[in-house]
Amino acid sequence: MLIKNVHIESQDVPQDVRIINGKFTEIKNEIEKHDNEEVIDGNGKLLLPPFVDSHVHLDATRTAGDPEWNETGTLFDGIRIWGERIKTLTKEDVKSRAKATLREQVANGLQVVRSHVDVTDPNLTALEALLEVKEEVKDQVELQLVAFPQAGILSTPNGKDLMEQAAKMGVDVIGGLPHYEFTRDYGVESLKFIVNLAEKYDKLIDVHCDEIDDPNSRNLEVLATLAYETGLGNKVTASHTTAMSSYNDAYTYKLFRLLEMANLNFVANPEVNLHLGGRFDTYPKRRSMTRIKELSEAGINVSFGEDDIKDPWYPMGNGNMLDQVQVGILAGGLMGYSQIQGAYKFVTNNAAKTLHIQDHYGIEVGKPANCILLNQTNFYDALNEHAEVLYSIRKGKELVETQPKSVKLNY
Ligand code: 17E
Ligand code: FE2
Repeated sequence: MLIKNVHIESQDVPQDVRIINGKFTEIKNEIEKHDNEEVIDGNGKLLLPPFVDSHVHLDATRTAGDPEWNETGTLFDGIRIWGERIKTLTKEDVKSRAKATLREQVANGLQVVRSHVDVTDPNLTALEALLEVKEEVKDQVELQLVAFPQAGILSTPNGKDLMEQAAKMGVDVIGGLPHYEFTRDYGVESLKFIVNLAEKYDKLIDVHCDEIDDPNSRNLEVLATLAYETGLGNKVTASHTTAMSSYNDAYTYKLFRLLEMANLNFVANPEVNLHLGGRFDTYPKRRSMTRIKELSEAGINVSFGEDDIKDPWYPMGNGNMLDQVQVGILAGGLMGYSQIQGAYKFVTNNAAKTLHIQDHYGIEVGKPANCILLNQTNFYDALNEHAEVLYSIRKGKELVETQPKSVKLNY
């Protein structure tokens, strides 16, 4: 296959891209078509590596309103309602909802998804289901699974055993929720347990960390210290860290030195952080977003996730990562022109770094031929127009094709 005339990652000079046997084999200014070679005319449009959702909960997706709508919009009511819904989970129920959401995501140019899975259900139904889904969808989308203890590890009966069982069953990542544990001490102990478990089973780590508007929620400093002292570094990810928007600047200044030394990744979930955050404030009302701009400027890796697609925590969501970019850079104060042009990285390369998939991700000769062609010539326009994904190409085949809508104005 030959893709002609595309702006790779918004580069000024258009390129041609050759794909043979599912791999990128040549990328240069002008490539001559071989006999019988399939050609896609890129028409000067934007070619990106596929979108990556670095944080979503596929076990809960599409349960919004069942058994109850979350009318208060708090994280805590979301957890309570999910606690009811989980009692009626079946494997088929989880699989069909997760697959439907994955199809929506694939249609929007995603090829990689990291999903948290609640493992505080003693039956581990959701985990069994998602392990099957991971295998069944692997030709279309790379799915990473995180063992996520929604009720806490030390605050749940058999919490530690369930986490270890999940590790043995084949999750890719060990998760946690230290700010929700009964005590600060439990929070610290849970983080030590998570790090030991990840080391024992050679897993990555991705912790829901300090997702609360409490300036005293300071598990991040513990997680970062563990990442630093164990040398796990960028194998560790802190998700949410919304309390960082409530920390005072003197403490945050001190914290950033540690974060830079620890070299861990951050995932913000822009829409959901705004939606769940500030719920106990009157006015002024906090935005409850981690310090995306300051982290990025300090050279710390940040990506964006969707977190929820129609579930007890968030009634909306459609699998389109451009929505997260739009909200994330708006709320994060990252709307300088060059910042907008570069913002695709939050849902592509930065996310790939967090997921440790860089050896097979990116538009480079020798790597698997995975890429998306957007219906605009650069990312500023693609974001502003919510450009269609004309093609999502996976291992050199057209996984998704979109006909752009055509609008006729009758005047
Ligand atoms: N659970 C949690 O603790 N936090 C979230 N944002 C979601 C589930 C979606
Ligand atoms: Fe989450």
